[in-house]
Amino acid sequence: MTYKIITVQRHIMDTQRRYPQARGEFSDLLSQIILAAKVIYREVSKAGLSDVLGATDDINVHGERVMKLDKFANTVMIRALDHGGHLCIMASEENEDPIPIPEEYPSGKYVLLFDPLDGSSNIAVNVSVGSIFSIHRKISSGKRGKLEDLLQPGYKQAGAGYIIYGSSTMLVFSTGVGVHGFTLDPSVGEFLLSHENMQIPESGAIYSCNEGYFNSWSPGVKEYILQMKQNATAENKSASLRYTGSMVADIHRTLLYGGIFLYPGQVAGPAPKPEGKLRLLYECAPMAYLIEQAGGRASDGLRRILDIAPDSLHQRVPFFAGSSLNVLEVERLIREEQA
Ligand code: P6P
Repeated sequence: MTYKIITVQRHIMDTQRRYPQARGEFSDLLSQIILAAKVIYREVSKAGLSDVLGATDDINVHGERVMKLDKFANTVMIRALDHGGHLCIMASEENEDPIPIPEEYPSGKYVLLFDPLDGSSNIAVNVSVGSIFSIHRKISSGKRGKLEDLLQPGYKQAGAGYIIYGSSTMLVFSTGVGVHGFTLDPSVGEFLLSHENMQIPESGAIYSCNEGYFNSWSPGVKEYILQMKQNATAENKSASLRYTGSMVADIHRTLLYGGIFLYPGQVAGPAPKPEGKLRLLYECAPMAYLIEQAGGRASDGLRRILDIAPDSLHQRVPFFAGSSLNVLEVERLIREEQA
């Protein structure tokens, strides 16, 4: 068996050869995201120590107080990407407003939206967390990016991916020609190809949701969960519930093992949240892109996630994603309740 040692950069260059029109700048942009991920990995992997050492009393080289990890990750992403000349604008889960490219740096033809450290509240209990990114092409006129460049539907993404900081650190991304996973080898500091062309199973026995909200869900969603509990799978096993509270970890498992991840809207109870919790632009759209590229399906229960035209930067949507047969079934039950 030949064990190919392929770095992300080599894999991107090889892919690029098949798409001559794609110039090197996309590869360079991805390399900058990878650099940011390595710096974030370095801090996340010793988070417990920094908590113990009371790192918040430190002042770093920039004269700033050392920040909480999610704020740290946000600064790393911005600092690694704002001067590379490939981006015309950015947006982050941590920033209320769009992040312009500083005037002193050249503006490029790509747009980056990201959640720098999703699930960061789980770090204290050593549960996997992750960074999520979505890349679009600039569509606005003029040199610098505008809000319209950020508010694009997910089907127009040029690429998307996540880094999961778990028992191993992995980069999973797609540029429209399949989903590929790379595992970080800390001894050489490289992400090496470990999961080529990831394909999600057509159906799965795992459902992933916060059942604590069960009573707030719509009848169709409740029916689906009860069905998952009652239905035996082909192997005559009952379904399993797996939920970490970190979207990146739950989506990563869903990609590999199949089944469905769902964060429905909460339509009943004292504090209804019909749009749910997850953000469209830098959580659901990039994850939907990956799930579809791996042969799965992702919707808000009624509409394909990638078709939703965003109307605001931090817009939330209900999210159902995973094996196509699982998502089709919950969509059928939601349509039935609406009939
Ligand atoms: P809940 C983490 O805070 C996050 O944004 C996602 O990573 C995760 O899927 C979700 O929220 C968990 O939310 O309400 O179940 O704690």
